[in-house]
Amino acid sequence: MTEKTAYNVAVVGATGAVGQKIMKILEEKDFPINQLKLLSSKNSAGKELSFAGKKIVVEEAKPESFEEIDIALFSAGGSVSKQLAPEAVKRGAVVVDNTSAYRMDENVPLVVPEVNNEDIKKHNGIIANPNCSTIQMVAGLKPIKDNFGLSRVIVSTYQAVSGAGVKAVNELEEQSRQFLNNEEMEANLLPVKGDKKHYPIAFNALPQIDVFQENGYTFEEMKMINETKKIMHAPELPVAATCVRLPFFTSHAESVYIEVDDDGVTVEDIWKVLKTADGVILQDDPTTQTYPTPLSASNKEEVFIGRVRKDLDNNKGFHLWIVSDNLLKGAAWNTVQIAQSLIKNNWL
Ligand code: NAP
Ligand code: 3JN
Repeated sequence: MTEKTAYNVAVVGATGAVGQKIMKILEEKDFPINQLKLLSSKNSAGKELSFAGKKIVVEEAKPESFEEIDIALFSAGGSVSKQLAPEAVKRGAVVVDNTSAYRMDENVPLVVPEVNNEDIKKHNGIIANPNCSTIQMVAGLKPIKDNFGLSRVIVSTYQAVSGAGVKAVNELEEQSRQFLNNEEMEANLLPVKGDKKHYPIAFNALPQIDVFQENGYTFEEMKMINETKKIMHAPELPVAATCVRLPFFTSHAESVYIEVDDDGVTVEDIWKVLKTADGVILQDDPTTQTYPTPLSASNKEEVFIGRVRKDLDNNKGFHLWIVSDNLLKGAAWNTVQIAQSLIKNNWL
């Protein structure tokens, strides 16, 4: 049998914040596409989107949409993935799913290619893309764990509104305008669309991302905790997370405290390892005020790390500042990287 050189690809959620970025990256990376199918809910069906100089009409996602599709990239929310990813697999597609629907399923690999690429080959039709906040953190922690061991992680996030979708971006714009015009801010969406209360995000900070769980953590925090252990193959690793939404558009930032296993590790040792880590860029020089920010990391593929400091009380403790574009490495770019790896390694 001759091997394929171009693939039929479906983007599910093509009109959304993540879907739009996926299309941009497929085009920029010259992904080997034979036919591209763009799928959405029936609200956007019929709309035209441009890809590689051509117009493509968006179709409503249905089980039959996946006939003849080789690779389906899903980012239309968990309920759509639960309903349609098995239909795509049944029809012979391999699914890369950007939602939390399958991330903790033991039959589904959860992958950040720089961290656990080999896990992809164990797939049974679905590979899960982790949560954006998890992706950027594990990209920084994996090389540290490999070199010095890792015995604790405590993270606080500073997350951009685009993580909550196109409507949240619009809400921040509108509330900012209202605040600066001395009008009352209208809050209809954040922190969580379906929750009982909504608070303004403009000029504010919301310590709730996704819904509360019975243990007092939010679902976003539990995603970070559980996904980190799974991706790093470290079920016993203690991880704690506090996730906070802030009023900027793109890129999540994280203050991460870690404890390593080895004695006598220095900041220079950590720098050395991060300088050569795949997909990571070290930006750390207090003498020149060099460190990453959400603005400097936006529209870039890499994970940026700065402010590496030794804890003043714990000889094995270190603090790091990790920043990355939540829609690129945190979602679309990681998804496309998984698809590229499927092809390159013949794991489709
Ligand atoms: P968004 O901007 O609100 O876009 C949602 C997309 O899903 C739109 O294309 C929408 O189509 C489509 N959609 C909605 N209901 C559908 C249905 N029943 N059938 C087919 N398509 C449907 O949201 P987003 O920010 O792009 O996020 C989308 C999903 O990606 C999230 O729910 C989340 O699961 C995942 N995500 C993951 C990460 C990550 O951390 N890796 C980050 C962000 C998002 P219409 O235009 O027709 O409404
Ligand atoms: O809020 C963020 O910054 C990231 C949000 C991700 C998200 C939003 C809605 C539903 C997810 C996710 O990927 O974890 C989901 C979900 O699929 O559960």
